[in-house]
Amino acid sequence: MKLKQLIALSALVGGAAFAQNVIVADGWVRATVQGQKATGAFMKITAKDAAKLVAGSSPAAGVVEIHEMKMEKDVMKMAALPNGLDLPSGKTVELKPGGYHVMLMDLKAPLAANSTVPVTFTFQDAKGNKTTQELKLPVKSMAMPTEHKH
Ligand SMILES: [Cu+2]
Repeated sequence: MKLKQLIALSALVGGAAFAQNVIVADGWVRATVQGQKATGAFMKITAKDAAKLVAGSSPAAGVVEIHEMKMEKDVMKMAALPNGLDLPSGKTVELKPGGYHVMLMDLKAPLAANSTVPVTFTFQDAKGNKTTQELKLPVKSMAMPTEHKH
């Protein structure tokens, strides 16, 4: 390999590492039963520089939304976040049952425990630049927390 090519290659690798501002860890998707059309995906997201999770998509679901759950007059309700989920600089945001979650809706088939679901997330930085990240999230069967009502 010539030196010029080497420099070009290392610039490319460096660029890719720089783009990885957002780290997603401990992701999982709740398994579903036959006939169930929606489920939640949960994970820990840390952005080095402040960013937002603005969109998601998955070949397993017709619609992917970012939701929050909150108490309203003693009733737990969930709603899509119209402006995405804020990821403050250096702070880990946890998406968990009963809180923020990524909603996979219009599921094309039941999601069996021990399989994986490909999900692509779109992050937006403070300047409005968007990057996508593709993940394969493991499917786990876990009991529904009693407060989770759709
Ligand atoms: Cu939801």
